[in-house]
Amino acid sequence: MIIINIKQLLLGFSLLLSTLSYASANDKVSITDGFIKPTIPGSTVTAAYMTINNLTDNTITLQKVTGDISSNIEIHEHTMSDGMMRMREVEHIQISAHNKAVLQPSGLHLMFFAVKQQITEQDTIPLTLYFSDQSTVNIQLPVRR
Ligand SMILES: [Cu+2]
Repeated sequence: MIIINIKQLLLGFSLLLSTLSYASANDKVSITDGFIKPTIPGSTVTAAYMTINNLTDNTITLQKVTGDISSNIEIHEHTMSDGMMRMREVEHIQISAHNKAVLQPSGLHLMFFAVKQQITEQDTIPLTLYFSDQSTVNIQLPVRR
């Protein structure tokens, strides 16, 4: 009899996909479709996007993100108010069991302030994601416009 661990299978599948698009994972969370935008010359602000997949039976919460590139990385969301698109910091992102959070332009995103070096399309930017269950995921984001 062959016993297939679905979670391992999904994880293996998402890691396999990483040769095509960016993916990283621990046994609880996988990160797919991640990228960070290059900095515009003269600017020290940029944003990153990704899909965070909760592989567990419990709600998990992304609490913070760190990286050498900036000591000021915030989780942001876009909202419409008075017909204007605005963004504001949110404390965390909750992801329910076996669900995902999609960080994308005009929605949730990571915002980087006082970026320490210019980010160009040849770079790969390492970040660490911290979750409420004390788990972390190290990711390497490609740079894409
Ligand atoms: Cu923002």
